[in-house]
Amino acid sequence: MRVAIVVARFNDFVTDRLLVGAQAALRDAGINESDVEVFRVPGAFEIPMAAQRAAETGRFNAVVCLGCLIRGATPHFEYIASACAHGITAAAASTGVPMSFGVLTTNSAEEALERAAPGPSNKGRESADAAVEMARLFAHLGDARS
Ligand code: DLZ
Repeated sequence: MRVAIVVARFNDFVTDRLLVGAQAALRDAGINESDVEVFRVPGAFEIPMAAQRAAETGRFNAVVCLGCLIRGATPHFEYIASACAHGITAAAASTGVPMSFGVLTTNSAEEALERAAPGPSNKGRESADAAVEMARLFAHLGDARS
């Protein structure tokens, strides 16, 4: 099992904690650190492009997408959140590689930090768990066409 993690640098005081949670979940799932690659992108808007390119290499069974959008005074929040969610959905559909959505959309930094706190409800951890579960499901389903 090889996993790519695409993580946004924007709001890295939160996304770094999501990354730690995701890496811990992958370790707990028995995946070697050497089978996990981390790719950093500027912000949530760039996550789908990097996730798609990572999946297209054929090297990964799953892609974990991590980011943090904090609602501000501008409409950017809505546009970026929507582009990110739709982009990840489209990238997973077009590549056939499962991608999980570990992108926080919160009203405040406090809310974001709560969801990135260490422990079982860290959203990076939950996102990595979901990606591994989907990769295992896809492996189990196989492909009768090949
Ligand atoms: C521009 C922007 C804004 C306003 N807010 C966020 C945010 O809360 N979280 C995030 O990950 N990225 C944000 N960005 C940056 C965009 O995602 C993107 O990186 C830039 O618009 C450059 O394309």
